Amino acid sequence: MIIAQNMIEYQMYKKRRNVRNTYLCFMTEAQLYQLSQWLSEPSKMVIIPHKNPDGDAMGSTLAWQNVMHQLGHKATVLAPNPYPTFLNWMPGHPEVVIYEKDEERGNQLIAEADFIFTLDFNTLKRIDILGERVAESKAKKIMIDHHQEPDDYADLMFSEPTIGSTCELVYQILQGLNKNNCINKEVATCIYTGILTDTGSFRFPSVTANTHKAVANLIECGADHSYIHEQIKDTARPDRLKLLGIALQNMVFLNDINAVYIKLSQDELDACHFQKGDAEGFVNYGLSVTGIQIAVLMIEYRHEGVVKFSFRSKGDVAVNTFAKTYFEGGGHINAAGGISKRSLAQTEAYFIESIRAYFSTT
Ligand SMILES: [Mn+2]
Repeated sequence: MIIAQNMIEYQMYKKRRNVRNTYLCFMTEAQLYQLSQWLSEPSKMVIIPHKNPDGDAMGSTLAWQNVMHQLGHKATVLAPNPYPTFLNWMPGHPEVVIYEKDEERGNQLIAEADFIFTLDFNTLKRIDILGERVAESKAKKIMIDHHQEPDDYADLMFSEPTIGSTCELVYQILQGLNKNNCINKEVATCIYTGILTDTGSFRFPSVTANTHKAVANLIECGADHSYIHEQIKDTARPDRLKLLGIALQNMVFLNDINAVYIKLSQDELDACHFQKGDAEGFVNYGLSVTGIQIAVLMIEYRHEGVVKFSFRSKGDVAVNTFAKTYFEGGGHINAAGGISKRSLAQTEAYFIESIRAYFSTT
């Protein structure tokens, strides 16, 4: 069985090779060979990002789609639900099929697919009902992802949690397949976008010299970094800045554990005509305060009956395990998410109690 074999090979490969270029560890020769075999004949493919796709999810899927087209395949990006408007300039975005809006088309694409690529997530739960369609499908499934503890649904797995973004992983796979010539301006733009957004503009510890080497190559291949930064960072509506003002006003410091949190209620969102993606990046402001190690954003979505959390941290302060323990969440060491089904006031009280219990050193 290919999965088990690959996982064993992968673990052995990691142990055996004390290589300087750690990025080679996640892909064995056998895996690359298998993938290149599957790519050798024209076929039909569906490429799926996670629900509420971010820059890395859209960047990696659109880049992969573009390369697959160049290699003669029929490939469609199928997103579980809409992506935020700050990504609707990306090369290839008009052809993305949104499952939530066009289920029939999505089901048809899945039914006809020879291959299903799942990018930037590693459990079919991340794509809700679409995950059930994928699980039922007879298509070969290929996972390309950088989250911890992948589920065992793929026939071929490229999983590397130490890498900062799925886009960087896609870049390395293209190098492994010897397809650098497929990195045209569009592909370079998509990959650059995902690396940019998933590394906090190249500042997270996951960024390495290899990341910058990749980015140098992407710029040589036509990525216009200045244009991309503008598209991602400088396209806010005035209402979004108003909401940021409220968020900053609402900041509460828990100095005993070097943490800060922001609470936003549904009423506050409504007052600023909240749109998906508006609160993107708000959580990071807390980390800009001297000495702060943990920053948290909690947003009330009253209609869904949930409060959603974003957790960020610095160094070896692990917010993913905290999120998992108290808020049905998870993610990376320094960036995680979670939810609460209590009221906003109850959630806030429970949050303060639990974060103090978890991170207090005394
Ligand atoms: Mn990612």
